Amino acid sequence: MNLYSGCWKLAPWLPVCLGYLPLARAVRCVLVVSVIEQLAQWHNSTVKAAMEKLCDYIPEKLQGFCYVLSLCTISFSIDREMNADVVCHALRLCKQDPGQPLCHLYSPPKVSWLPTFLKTTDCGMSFKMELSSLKASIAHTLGYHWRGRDCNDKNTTILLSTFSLLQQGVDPKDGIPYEEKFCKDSKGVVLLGDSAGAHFHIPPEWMTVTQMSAKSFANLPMAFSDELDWPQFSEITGFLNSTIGGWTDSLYLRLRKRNRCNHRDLQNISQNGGSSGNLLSLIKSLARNQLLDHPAIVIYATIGNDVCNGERDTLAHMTTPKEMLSNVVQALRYLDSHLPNGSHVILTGLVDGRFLWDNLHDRYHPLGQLNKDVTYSQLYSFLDCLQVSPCSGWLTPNETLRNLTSERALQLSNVLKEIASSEKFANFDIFYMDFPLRQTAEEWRKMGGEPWQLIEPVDGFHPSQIAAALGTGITWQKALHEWPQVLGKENPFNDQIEAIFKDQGGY
Ligand SMILES: *[C@@H]1O[C@H](CO)[C@@H](O)[C@H](O)[C@H]1NC(C)=O
Ligand SMILES: *[C@@H]1O[C@H](CO)[C@@H](O)[C@H](O)[C@H]1NC(C)=O
Ligand SMILES: *[C@@H]1O[C@H](CO)[C@@H](O)[C@H](O)[C@H]1NC(C)=O
Ligand SMILES: *[C@@H]1O[C@H](CO)[C@@H](O)[C@H](O)[C@H]1NC(C)=O
Ligand SMILES: *[C@@H]1O[C@H](CO)[C@@H](O)[C@H](O)[C@H]1NC(C)=O
Ligand SMILES: *[C@@H]1O[C@H](CO)[C@@H](O)[C@H](O)[C@H]1NC(C)=O
Ligand SMILES: CC(=O)N[C@H]1CO[C@H](CO)[C@@H](O)[C@@H]1O
Repeated sequence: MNLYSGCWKLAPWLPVCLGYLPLARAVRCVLVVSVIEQLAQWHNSTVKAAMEKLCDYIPEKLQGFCYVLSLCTISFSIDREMNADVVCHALRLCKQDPGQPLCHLYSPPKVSWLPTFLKTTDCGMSFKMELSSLKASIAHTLGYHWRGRDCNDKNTTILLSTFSLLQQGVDPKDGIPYEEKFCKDSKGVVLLGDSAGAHFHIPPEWMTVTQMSAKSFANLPMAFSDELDWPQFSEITGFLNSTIGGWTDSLYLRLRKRNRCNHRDLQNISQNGGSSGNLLSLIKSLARNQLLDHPAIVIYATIGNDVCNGERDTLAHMTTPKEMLSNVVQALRYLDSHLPNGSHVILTGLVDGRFLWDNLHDRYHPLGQLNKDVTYSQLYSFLDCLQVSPCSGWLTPNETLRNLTSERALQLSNVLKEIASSEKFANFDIFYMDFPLRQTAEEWRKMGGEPWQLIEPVDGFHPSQIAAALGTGITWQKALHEWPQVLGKENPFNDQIEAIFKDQGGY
């Protein structure tokens, strides 16, 4: 898990291809080897040819790296008869702890487990050279996906919010600053959240060999530099049209439509693995000037990690209600000392993750579609066996355990609900809402959709783009009817602002 300070994300300089993915090494190996083997199968080619094909597909700046990597690993022969589990064990990328079972994604192969047959050639030097040129080529990518362009991490005294040009401008006709004239009641939106809020997504087209082409991997460098998160399409801070299926709808876009002064005033302070506990350090990257900036709407949404972990005794590692209370109250005190007066905080409850097992366990995972050999149930067991399950409590065939996990999630949601109704803060009012999964599923069903489409196909865990976009509408309607003060009034000057300032050069 990486922590970043400031606005511009440091691109993670780690090996791409097999190297960098926020996934366990064994999972990466099985994933990549599966894709190569399935490509070989689909094109009736050798494994070596399939590997070269894969390297041809991926974007040019990663290709050198990919070829070197394939040279280094191709010096042993992968036989198409060996499945990915066997290969990754042989590569020693899947460790087997003494006394622990051998973890496998596929049904155990008929061939006996082979002894190590890896003959590494010495390609350390070219590997390093490729890696450093790769690092240089992805430098300074896309930090703005997280907070919009106005954010400047080199200088925290700079006004971070709103329409920067507008703030500086003065109407030449009457000498009144534009901001004073146009921007009453404007608010920024801040998400304090987890991978669901940051919108974690692994494109299924990266592993669907039947449709694979160069187009499938065009988004690879960007996806890596954002740790496979896509905050630019997300439920709270999304601002670009989705290129990953579904459509984009976000609290930010709706607030901007309501009041053009909210343009670019967004911050996605969420990270993969975010929970009530680790948010306490992440929250320090909040950028808001209590005296100079407009108020903010803060969505506090850690919807699962307090009950989700990959430990064998998962129940013992869940956040307790007492810890939850302490964590959330601390976070709120921090917000109270940093948010401008007139801000709002919405606490979102935890999700009921039984939805995942119920809707996916017997369906085929994208890796299992070609040969009908990997179901989500198998994927979950594989991850659990490696102790890297994103959520051992919900992604399990054990119904008792799934129920106990939901029970704890409900207790923690109740803590949030209680805080919202009993605590008072000087600079913001506070509200609670349940995570809108039930309404989302209901709405999607009415639109003719299936519940499994609301879940990310590759990880079988996160909400999909469709779920995110539908969730926005539900949250918006709730706020509009129950807490209209949170959203502020429609800005009567919207058209004038648009005419004078256009879109400020986009994002
Ligand atoms: C696959 O390729 C091999 C060798 O070129 C050939 O003998 C075999 O018939 C091919 N199989 C199919 C299904 O095309
Ligand atoms: C930061 O920005 C402010 C406002 O533009 C400016 O006055 C100040 O000198 C800047 N500080 C640095 C270290 O650049
Ligand atoms: C998103 O798509 C809509 C409809 O195609 C278009 O009007 C809009 O300009 C697009 N927005 C962005 C940010 O590209
Ligand atoms: C915040 O604003 C409200 C009303 O706008 C005012 O009553 C309250 O005293 C202000 N609080 C602080 C800490 O300035
Ligand atoms: C789990 O919870 C569901 C719904 O509350 C209930 O119907 C079911 O019997 C429970 N199962 C077990 C094994 O506790
Ligand atoms: C299911 O989980 C519960 C709670 O962790 C545990 O007590 C029980 O032994 C598990 N059942 C099986 C069959 O593993
Ligand atoms: C997952 C991730 O990288 N999240 C980022 C969201 O935005 C904050 C602030 O910009 C970063 O610190 C997080 O790392």
